[in-house]
Amino acid sequence: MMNISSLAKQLGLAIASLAFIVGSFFMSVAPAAADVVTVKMGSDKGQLVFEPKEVKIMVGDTVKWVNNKAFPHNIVFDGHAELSHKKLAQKPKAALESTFNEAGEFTYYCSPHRGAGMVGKVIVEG
Ligand SMILES: [Cu+2]
Repeated sequence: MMNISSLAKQLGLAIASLAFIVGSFFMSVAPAAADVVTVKMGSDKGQLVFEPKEVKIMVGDTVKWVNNKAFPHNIVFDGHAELSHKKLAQKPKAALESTFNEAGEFTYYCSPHRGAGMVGKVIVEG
């Protein structure tokens, strides 16, 4: 006959395995939480670039552009007014955010510095 403590031990083990199975099930099917990817506007050395120049994200993720150096900057996606921030970000650390809800490749630029090569790309994977 089983004593109480070994019964409790077996029950504990059963609950632990069940929790593990349920846990791994949720981990495998739950969609990954949306990410926020940060892009610097202006390199640390003050170059007129986006850093990184190209980012790869998933549908539903957000890109956050942060004023770093050589501002003011803005974000313009031709043909995508909903993703653009045409008003210049003037202050240090000012942030502009866009959430991408469709897959594709989206190129953008900073209008005052486009000629200097301040262009970037967001690749959104479905
Ligand atoms: Cu700029």
